[in-house]
Amino acid sequence: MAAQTPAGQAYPGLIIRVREPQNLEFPFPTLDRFLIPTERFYVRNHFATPYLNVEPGRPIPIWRLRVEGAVERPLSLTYEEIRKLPSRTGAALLECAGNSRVFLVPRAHGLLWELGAVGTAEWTGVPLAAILDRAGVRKEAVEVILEGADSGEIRDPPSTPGVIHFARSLPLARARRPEVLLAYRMNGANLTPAHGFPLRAVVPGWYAMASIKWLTRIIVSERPFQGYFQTLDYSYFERVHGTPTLTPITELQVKALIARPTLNEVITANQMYRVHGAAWTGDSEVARVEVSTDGGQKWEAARLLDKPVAHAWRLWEYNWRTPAGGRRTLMARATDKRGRTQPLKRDPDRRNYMISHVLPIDVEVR
Ligand SMILES: Nc1nc2c(c(=O)[nH]1)N[C@H]1C(S)=C(S)[C@@H](COP(=O)(O)O)O[C@H]1N2
Ligand SMILES: [Mo]
Repeated sequence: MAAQTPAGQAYPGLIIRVREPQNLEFPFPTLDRFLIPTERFYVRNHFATPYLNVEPGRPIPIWRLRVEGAVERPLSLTYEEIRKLPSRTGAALLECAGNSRVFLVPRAHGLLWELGAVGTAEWTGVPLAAILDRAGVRKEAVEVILEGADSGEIRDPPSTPGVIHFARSLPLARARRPEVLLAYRMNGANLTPAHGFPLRAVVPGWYAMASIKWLTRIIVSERPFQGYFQTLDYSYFERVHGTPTLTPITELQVKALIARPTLNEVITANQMYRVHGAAWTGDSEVARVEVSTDGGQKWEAARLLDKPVAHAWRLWEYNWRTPAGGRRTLMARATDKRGRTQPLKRDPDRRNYMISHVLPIDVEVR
């Protein structure tokens, strides 16, 4: 675990990107630990937060999780029933597919996140596979659609067909992976309303639009889901035999971010400065992080901290002997064990998502 720096106290709250629906960013320069406390974890909501009731006997409807579609036994489970099932706890990183969008030039559509629409937390819940087994997936099934209780209408083009719920799907093979959870606890406490109370999906290794909050319905489907947040939103162009083909965003790209220094930070000349940040990847492990302090001409290895944790980020540091003075451009670049490395240039086929190219940070040494 990295030592805590005073920076963590310097900005104790979250940055407001949109007040309502809540879209709140973790101030990434304050990164000083492996697990981000819940009250400092970024929030990404498309619609108003639904406040759901799990206590019987109240004069308001009670929340239940329904499982339906191509299953032998449709289910309707209460909070208590779900919490009695065997659980699993593990750390996992969530990154919004739009994280770092403010770095896109020209300015992109969508929320202009800086670096902090990302975080690692510890999640406890029931593996989705166990719920699917209880319901009995029929052999014609190919995907699992996860639907949240939140709903609304988007009027700006591309507009939604009226009011819709936030929903996303997973191919069956992914849905059955043991680390995919229906989580009811985050960092050792019950989920908060902002992070999906009473139940959310956590899909480690995928961009976080797949980790559906306020989960109310699981629909096992015989055909690939083509919902709004899977096609019109959260999709990119993949070249299939050279033809750009709209494809749902899935696996996380390898990425390193610099927490400190920040853009235009003034740094003392001729001293040691601790450059530090975090790095992560999709279905692999971070193999190395390299840092350049001269705009990308020379790269040197950063030190990876702590131990690797599957599906979480890896904190790293690099001790920089600062020069006598002047402007400097810092960069960090991660490579994973599958040999994937961060590109230096932005790929326009990614539209305004998956912003994983190297992000230069200019500083002033004096
Ligand atoms: N029901 C529902 N689930 C959702 C969303 C949402 O708006 N509604 N946003 C998704 C997106 S785009 C992200 S990045 C993550 C953010 O999770 P967090 O708010 O707990 O950080 O939740 C995902 N799950
Ligand atoms: Mo997101």
